[in-house]
Amino acid sequence: VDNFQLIDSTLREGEQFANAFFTTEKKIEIAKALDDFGVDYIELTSPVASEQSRKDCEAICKLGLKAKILTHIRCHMDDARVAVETGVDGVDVVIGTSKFLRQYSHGKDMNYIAKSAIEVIEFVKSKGIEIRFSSEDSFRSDLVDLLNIYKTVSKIGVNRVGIADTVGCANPRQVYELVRTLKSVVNCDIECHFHNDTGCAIANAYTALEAGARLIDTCVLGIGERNGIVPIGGLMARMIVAAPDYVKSKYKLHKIRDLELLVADAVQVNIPFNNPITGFCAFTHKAGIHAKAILANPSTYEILNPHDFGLKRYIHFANRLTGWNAIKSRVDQLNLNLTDPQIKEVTSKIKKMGDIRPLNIDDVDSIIKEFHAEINTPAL
Ligand code: HCA
Ligand code: CU
Repeated sequence: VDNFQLIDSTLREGEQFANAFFTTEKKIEIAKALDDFGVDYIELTSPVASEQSRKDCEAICKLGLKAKILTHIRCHMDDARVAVETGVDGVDVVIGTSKFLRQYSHGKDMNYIAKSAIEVIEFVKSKGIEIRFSSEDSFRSDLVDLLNIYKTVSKIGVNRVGIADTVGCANPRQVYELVRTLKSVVNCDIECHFHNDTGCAIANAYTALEAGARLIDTCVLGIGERNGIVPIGGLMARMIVAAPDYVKSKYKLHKIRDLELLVADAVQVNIPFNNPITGFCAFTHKAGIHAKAILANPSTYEILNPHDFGLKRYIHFANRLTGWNAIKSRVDQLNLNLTDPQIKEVTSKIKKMGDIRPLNIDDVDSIIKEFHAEINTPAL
């Protein structure tokens, strides 16, 4: 798993998020931030979606970013002809292969799909541009149909083939099997696109890499159609555990928070409280037992190191689950001098108060300060 690449689709899939409306300036700002973070590819909305989409695509191609710029089109010559004129480095082509999409969306059979795929691929290649062929709704497509079309496109030669869990129905075992099988019939890189309807997107992405896929589609905060796709931050959390050196050297992890804030603001959502890495409590330790161990060695209760992301851990000591080790560290921070037995005594006062009502830091600090003042007042 330690040579994977990211195709960020915040400016394509992410534009399909209910709240998304990106101005040209905002798209440029997001593209630059993604590039700075270190994504390998940035995927943009199809230039045939609208006139402004086409202009924005051209504008982003002109920025001269390190990341390669892709646009995403239907498997159709009308789209391909426009796409190759935008200045993109590559074109991602997709066509629905499941019976649902063949029946209710484009109404074409597998022969037609193969014919148009060949035409579009050869055309894009003739322009010296990267090409990826992907099947929409891969996990509800007939496996024989699917492998046949991939064999066909792989024979003509494509840079990548993609599979897409368009409805978020796949589980990790199915992903592992499909990627393995696909790997045995194609001779190019495999890209995967996972929706998160059933909460498996990150797990599926990880499993796909384990099975031999090379590229994962992500969006900042996982925004996208319905409840979205693999979030780039959550995937980083998973991958830093699996491939720490690769992830730390390749991506500017301390920029994750700003990247997420930029997109959250653009689409008017908050960073979810339980977001990996940047959720407000992602590095907050609360129970006394946890706090004690964290103070001794953070790895006891942390698989991620907040410093890797430019963040800090926090010991939540103002509550009734607190313990004297946490309070001791607060006493030290306040520059007060108390013996261990005294700290234990004040801790029990704090816990008593915490049984009555929620506490905040000020509450705890004043209990500590009062206690300290009392014991330092000479008896009359
Ligand atoms: C969609 C298309 C897509 C394409 C994925 C891909 C999907 O339904 O909007 O190009 O790999 O989820 O199938 O986003
Ligand atoms: Cu999608």
